[in-house]
Amino acid sequence: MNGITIALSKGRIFEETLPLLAAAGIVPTENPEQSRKLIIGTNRPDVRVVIVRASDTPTYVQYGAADLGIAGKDVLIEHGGAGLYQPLDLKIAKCRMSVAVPVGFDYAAAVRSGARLRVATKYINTAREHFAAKGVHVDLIKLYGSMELAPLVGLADAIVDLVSSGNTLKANNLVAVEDIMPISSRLIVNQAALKMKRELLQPVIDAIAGAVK
Ligand code: PRT
Ligand code: MG
Repeated sequence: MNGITIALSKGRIFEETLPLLAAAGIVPTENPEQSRKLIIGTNRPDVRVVIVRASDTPTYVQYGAADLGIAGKDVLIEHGGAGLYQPLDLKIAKCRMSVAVPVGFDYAAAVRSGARLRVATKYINTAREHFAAKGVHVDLIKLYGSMELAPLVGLADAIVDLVSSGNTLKANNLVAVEDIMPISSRLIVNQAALKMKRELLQPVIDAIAGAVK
Protein backbone atom coordinates (compact mmCIF):
# COMPACT_ATOMS: atom_id res chain seq x y z
CA MET A 1 0.00 0.00 0.00
CA ASN A 2 1.27 3.48 -0.94
CA GLY A 3 -0.01 5.42 2.06
CA ILE A 4 0.52 4.80 5.75
CA THR A 5 -1.09 1.98 7.75
CA ILE A 6 -1.02 2.34 11.54
CA ALA A 7 -1.74 -0.66 13.82
CA LEU A 8 -3.46 0.15 17.12
CA SER A 9 -5.27 -1.87 19.76
CA LYS A 10 -8.64 -0.78 21.14
CA GLY A 11 -8.95 0.61 24.62
CA ARG A 12 -6.24 2.50 26.47
CA ILE A 13 -3.68 2.50 23.64
CA PHE A 14 -6.19 3.83 21.09
CA GLU A 15 -7.49 6.48 23.51
CA GLU A 16 -4.04 7.67 24.61
CA THR A 17 -2.70 7.67 21.03
CA LEU A 18 -5.41 9.99 19.66
CA PRO A 19 -3.73 13.22 20.90
CA LEU A 20 -0.37 12.09 19.49
CA LEU A 21 -1.90 11.36 16.08
CA ALA A 22 -3.75 14.68 16.20
CA ALA A 23 -0.41 16.42 16.67
CA ALA A 24 0.66 14.77 13.41
CA GLY A 25 -2.54 16.03 11.76
CA ILE A 26 -4.15 12.57 11.73
CA VAL A 27 -7.70 12.10 13.03
CA PRO A 28 -9.48 8.70 12.75
CA THR A 29 -12.99 9.02 11.31
CA GLU A 30 -14.49 6.37 13.61
CA ASN A 31 -14.15 5.05 17.14
CA PRO A 32 -13.38 1.30 17.19
CA GLU A 33 -15.33 0.93 20.46
CA GLN A 34 -18.50 1.87 18.58
CA SER A 35 -17.95 0.63 15.03
CA ARG A 36 -17.00 -3.01 14.55
CA LYS A 37 -14.75 -2.12 11.64
CA LEU A 38 -11.18 -3.37 11.73
CA ILE A 39 -9.95 -0.87 9.14
CA ILE A 40 -10.69 2.74 9.99
CA GLY A 41 -10.13 5.73 7.74
CA THR A 42 -8.70 9.08 8.82
CA ASN A 43 -9.01 12.69 7.71
CA ARG A 44 -6.02 11.97 5.46
CA PRO A 45 -6.96 9.83 2.43
CA ASP A 46 -3.48 8.22 2.47
CA VAL A 47 -3.54 7.20 6.16
CA ARG A 48 -5.56 4.34 7.70
CA VAL A 49 -5.69 2.65 11.08
CA VAL A 50 -6.02 -1.13 11.55
CA ILE A 51 -7.43 -2.42 14.83
CA VAL A 52 -5.54 -5.43 16.21
CA ARG A 53 -5.15 -7.32 19.47
CA ALA A 54 -2.53 -5.56 21.66
CA SER A 55 -0.19 -8.56 21.60
CA ASP A 56 -0.49 -8.80 17.78
CA THR A 57 0.62 -5.22 17.03
CA PRO A 58 4.37 -6.03 16.70
CA THR A 59 3.57 -8.93 14.34
CA TYR A 60 1.57 -6.73 11.93
CA VAL A 61 4.39 -4.18 11.86
CA GLN A 62 7.17 -6.80 11.64
CA TYR A 63 5.65 -8.25 8.45
CA GLY A 64 4.87 -4.83 6.97
CA ALA A 65 1.07 -5.28 7.09
CA ALA A 66 1.27 -2.01 9.03
CA ASP A 67 4.02 0.61 8.69
CA LEU A 68 3.65 2.00 12.19
CA GLY A 69 2.20 0.69 15.42
CA ILE A 70 2.01 1.40 19.11
CA ALA A 71 2.76 -1.39 21.57
CA GLY A 72 3.51 -1.78 25.27
CA LYS A 73 7.06 -2.62 26.32
CA ASP A 74 5.56 -5.77 27.93
CA VAL A 75 4.31 -6.92 24.51
CA LEU A 76 7.55 -5.93 22.73
CA ILE A 77 9.71 -7.95 25.12
CA GLU A 78 7.59 -11.06 24.52
CA HIS A 79 7.62 -10.48 20.74
CA GLY A 80 11.40 -9.98 20.64
CA GLY A 81 11.43 -6.93 18.35
CA ALA A 82 12.62 -8.59 15.10
CA GLY A 83 12.20 -6.30 12.06
CA LEU A 84 11.10 -3.40 14.23
CA TYR A 85 12.59 0.03 14.66
CA GLN A 86 11.58 1.50 18.04
CA PRO A 87 12.35 5.22 17.86
CA LEU A 88 10.14 6.59 20.63
CA ASP A 89 8.96 5.95 24.16
CA LEU A 90 5.51 7.59 24.01
CA LYS A 91 5.10 7.56 27.81
CA ILE A 92 1.46 6.44 27.49
CA ALA A 93 -0.43 3.43 28.93
CA LYS A 94 2.01 3.43 31.85
CA CYS A 95 2.08 0.71 34.49
CA ARG A 96 4.65 -1.60 36.03
CA MET A 97 5.49 -5.28 35.68
CA SER A 98 5.45 -6.89 39.10
CA VAL A 99 5.56 -10.17 40.98
CA ALA A 100 2.47 -10.65 43.15
CA VAL A 101 1.47 -13.29 45.70
CA PRO A 102 -1.51 -13.93 48.01
CA VAL A 103 -1.52 -11.75 51.14
CA GLY A 104 0.20 -13.78 53.85
CA PHE A 105 2.39 -15.84 51.49
CA ASP A 106 6.00 -15.48 52.66
CA TYR A 107 7.65 -14.80 49.30
CA ALA A 108 11.08 -14.02 50.78
CA ALA A 109 11.09 -17.33 52.66
CA ALA A 110 9.92 -19.24 49.59
CA VAL A 111 12.75 -17.72 47.55
CA ARG A 112 15.31 -18.39 50.32
CA SER A 113 14.22 -22.02 50.68
CA GLY A 114 15.50 -22.78 47.18
CA ALA A 115 12.34 -24.78 46.39
CA ARG A 116 10.90 -24.27 42.89
CA LEU A 117 8.37 -21.48 42.78
CA ARG A 118 5.33 -21.94 40.53
CA VAL A 119 4.69 -18.71 38.61
CA ALA A 120 1.72 -18.12 36.31
CA THR A 121 2.03 -15.41 33.67
CA LYS A 122 1.30 -14.20 30.16
CA TYR A 123 4.86 -12.78 30.14
CA ILE A 124 7.00 -15.92 29.96
CA ASN A 125 10.17 -14.27 28.57
CA THR A 126 10.11 -11.40 31.06
CA ALA A 127 9.46 -13.75 33.98
CA ARG A 128 12.13 -16.25 32.91
CA GLU A 129 14.77 -13.50 32.68
CA HIS A 130 13.76 -11.89 35.96
CA PHE A 131 13.96 -15.07 38.02
CA ALA A 132 17.09 -16.34 36.24
CA ALA A 133 18.88 -13.07 37.11
CA LYS A 134 17.92 -13.59 40.76
CA GLY A 135 18.94 -17.25 40.67
CA VAL A 136 15.42 -18.34 41.66
CA HIS A 137 14.23 -21.66 40.25
CA VAL A 138 10.74 -21.36 38.80
CA ASP A 139 8.20 -23.45 36.93
CA LEU A 140 6.48 -21.05 34.54
CA ILE A 141 2.83 -21.63 33.68
CA LYS A 142 1.61 -19.79 30.58
CA LEU A 143 -1.76 -18.05 30.85
CA TYR A 144 -3.51 -15.69 28.42
CA GLY A 145 -5.36 -13.51 30.95
CA SER A 146 -6.83 -13.16 34.45
CA MET A 147 -3.51 -14.17 36.02
CA GLU A 148 -4.85 -12.93 39.37
CA LEU A 149 -7.00 -16.04 39.65
CA ALA A 150 -4.12 -18.54 39.48
CA PRO A 151 -2.78 -18.25 43.07
CA LEU A 152 -6.33 -18.18 44.46
CA VAL A 153 -7.15 -21.65 43.15
CA GLY A 154 -3.77 -23.32 43.67
CA LEU A 155 -2.51 -23.13 40.09
CA ALA A 156 0.55 -21.09 41.11
CA ASP A 157 2.38 -19.59 44.10
CA ALA A 158 2.92 -16.24 42.39
CA ILE A 159 2.07 -14.29 39.24
CA VAL A 160 3.95 -11.88 37.03
CA ASP A 161 1.52 -9.25 35.77
CA LEU A 162 1.00 -5.57 35.03
CA VAL A 163 -0.16 -3.33 37.86
CA SER A 164 -1.37 0.22 37.53
CA SER A 165 -3.78 1.35 40.28
CA GLY A 166 -3.30 -1.87 42.27
CA ASN A 167 -7.08 -2.28 42.57
CA THR A 168 -7.18 -5.65 40.82
CA LEU A 169 -4.57 -7.12 43.16
CA LYS A 170 -6.35 -5.69 46.21
CA ALA A 171 -9.76 -7.00 45.10
CA ASN A 172 -8.28 -10.50 44.88
CA ASN A 173 -6.34 -10.41 48.15
CA LEU A 174 -2.97 -10.29 46.40
CA VAL A 175 0.02 -8.06 47.03
CA ALA A 176 2.94 -6.97 44.82
CA VAL A 177 6.21 -8.17 46.35
CA GLU A 178 8.68 -7.20 43.63
CA ASP A 179 8.84 -4.62 40.84
CA ILE A 180 10.36 -6.00 37.65
CA MET A 181 10.28 -2.92 35.42
CA PRO A 182 8.28 0.19 34.52
CA ILE A 183 6.17 -0.23 31.37
CA SER A 184 5.00 2.29 28.80
CA SER A 185 4.12 2.14 25.11
CA ARG A 186 6.54 2.60 22.21
CA LEU A 187 6.14 3.70 18.64
CA ILE A 188 7.24 0.85 16.39
CA VAL A 189 8.12 1.15 12.72
CA ASN A 190 8.65 -1.47 10.03
CA GLN A 191 12.35 -1.20 9.15
CA ALA A 192 11.90 -1.76 5.40
CA ALA A 193 8.98 0.70 5.20
CA LEU A 194 11.07 3.37 6.89
CA LYS A 195 13.67 3.06 4.12
CA MET A 196 11.18 2.88 1.23
CA LYS A 197 8.68 5.49 2.46
CA ARG A 198 10.83 7.74 4.60
CA GLU A 199 9.45 10.97 3.09
CA LEU A 200 5.95 9.86 4.14
CA LEU A 201 6.78 8.33 7.55
CA GLN A 202 9.46 10.62 8.96
CA PRO A 203 7.20 13.72 9.30
CA VAL A 204 4.63 11.64 11.20
CA ILE A 205 7.33 10.21 13.50
CA ASP A 206 8.75 13.71 14.09
CA ALA A 207 5.32 15.22 14.87
CA ILE A 208 4.57 12.41 17.34
CA ALA A 209 8.01 12.91 18.93
CA GLY A 210 7.24 16.59 19.35
CA ALA A 211 3.94 15.78 21.08
CA VAL A 212 5.36 13.35 23.65
CA LYS A 213 5.33 14.96 27.08
O1 PRT B 1 -7.31 -6.81 27.00
P1 PRT B 1 -6.77 -7.77 25.96
O2 PRT B 1 -6.70 -9.17 26.45
O3 PRT B 1 -7.39 -7.59 24.60
O4 PRT B 1 -5.26 -7.40 25.67
P2 PRT B 1 -4.31 -6.59 26.58
O5 PRT B 1 -4.67 -6.67 28.03
O6 PRT B 1 -2.92 -6.97 26.19
O7 PRT B 1 -4.59 -5.13 26.02
P3 PRT B 1 -4.94 -3.81 26.80
O8 PRT B 1 -5.51 -2.89 25.78
O9 PRT B 1 -5.70 -4.10 28.04
O10 PRT B 1 -3.50 -3.31 27.22
C1 PRT B 1 -2.63 -2.77 26.25
C2 PRT B 1 -1.37 -2.30 26.94
O11 PRT B 1 -1.67 -1.35 27.95
C3 PRT B 1 -0.58 -3.37 27.66
O12 PRT B 1 0.21 -4.11 26.76
C4 PRT B 1 0.26 -2.52 28.63
O13 PRT B 1 1.46 -2.10 28.02
C5 PRT B 1 -0.64 -1.31 28.90
N1 PRT B 1 -1.25 -1.28 30.24
C6 PRT B 1 -1.17 -0.22 31.10
C7 PRT B 1 -1.96 -2.24 30.86
C8 PRT B 1 -2.29 -1.77 32.14
N2 PRT B 1 -1.81 -0.50 32.24
C9 PRT B 1 -3.06 -2.60 33.04
N3 PRT B 1 -3.35 -2.19 34.16
N4 PRT B 1 -2.35 -3.48 30.45
C10 PRT B 1 -3.07 -4.23 31.29
N5 PRT B 1 -3.43 -3.86 32.56
C11 PRT B 1 -4.23 -4.85 33.35
C12 PRT B 1 -3.33 -5.80 34.17
O14 PRT B 1 -2.91 -6.89 33.37
C13 PRT B 1 -4.22 -6.23 35.33
O15 PRT B 1 -5.07 -7.28 34.98
O16 PRT B 1 -5.06 -4.23 34.31
C14 PRT B 1 -5.06 -4.98 35.53
C15 PRT B 1 -4.43 -4.21 36.65
O17 PRT B 1 -4.89 -2.89 36.70
P4 PRT B 1 -5.04 -2.15 38.13
O18 PRT B 1 -5.32 -0.73 37.77
O19 PRT B 1 -6.18 -2.81 38.84
O20 PRT B 1 -3.73 -2.30 38.87
MG1 MG C 1 -6.53 -5.98 28.90
